[in-house]
Amino acid sequence: MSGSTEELRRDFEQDLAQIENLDAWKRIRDRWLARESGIITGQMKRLRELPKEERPAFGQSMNLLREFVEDRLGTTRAVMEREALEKSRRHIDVTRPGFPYALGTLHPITRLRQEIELIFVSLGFTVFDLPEVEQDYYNFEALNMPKNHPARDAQDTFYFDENLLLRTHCSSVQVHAMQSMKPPIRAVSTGKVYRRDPFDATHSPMFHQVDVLVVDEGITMGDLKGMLEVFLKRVFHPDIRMRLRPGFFPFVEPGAEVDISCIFCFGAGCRICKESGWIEILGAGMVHPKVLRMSGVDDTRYSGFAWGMGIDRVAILKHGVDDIRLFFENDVRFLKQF
Ligand code: 2NL
Repeated sequence: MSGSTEELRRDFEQDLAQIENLDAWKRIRDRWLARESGIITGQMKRLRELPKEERPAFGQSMNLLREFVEDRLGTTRAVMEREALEKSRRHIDVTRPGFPYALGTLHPITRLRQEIELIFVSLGFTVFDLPEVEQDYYNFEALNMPKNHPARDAQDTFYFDENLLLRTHCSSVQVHAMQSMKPPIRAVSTGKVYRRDPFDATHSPMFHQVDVLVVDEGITMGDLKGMLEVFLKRVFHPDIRMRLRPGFFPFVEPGAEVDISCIFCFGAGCRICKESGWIEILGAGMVHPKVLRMSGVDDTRYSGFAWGMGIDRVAILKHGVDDIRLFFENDVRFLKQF
């Protein structure tokens, strides 16, 4: 490279070192590279004045200088842009829109609880929502399950101490309802109940129940059947049929097991109903006179019906879910389908 290109190069590096912003960068770029008035073009114009034999070497060194200038200007610009970006990242623009939040939905069991409660509210019932920690008296004694009754076995019930336990059914809430209301009584309670069961596809130590109680003068099994039919048709389908079979629960007499026609095969017989055409859905009966008496209801004047149903099982049937644990694992991929 000739002496003059060496000088030009030093001049350019001095210019480059002074660049502090984009305007300065553009000014230096134009000073050196502008097509008509740039320094490099000016040098190239000198080519003709040189002796013929010096021209190729001069032209070559000017081309090298141009490449050098282009390369260094490019690098300087990239560094400046990167610095500007990092600087802008350092402060937060509070006016920018935020990241969208996915809205949650009610848990399918909660939705079914609310749906069931609403049916009974529309029928004039009072909703009782009481604590899940209950006294032995309300959970067992007042429901005709005296001491030493097999259902009170510590193997099946979570006890805190001799008196306090996690309720094993929602019928305990209805004892409070009977004590706090005078007939006519129309009470419904839904909520969590607890049993010392394994956690597998069909069992959970915590599940949900609805319990319904009606006490008045002249209440009969016919009233029970009529209200059950209204309820089951609303929850499942207007076309379903229902049947009662004898069943035993210590707090009712007589007691009944209630089936609905299979909602999958409409009674024809399938895998779900084990080819029977029927699905067992709840337990019911006429409130035992002893149970009425213990809660201060005159059993010579009043009678009542009651029934209890597992809510999780209804959700499983209605949504075609094959494992109860899915409802309690709270995996959003499952829950967001409802
Ligand atoms: C079932 C059976 C039932 C009741 C619950 C009840 C409540 C009172 C008095 C008498 Cl205060 N009975 N409730 C009656 C019969 C059956 O539940 O299989 N539940 C899931």
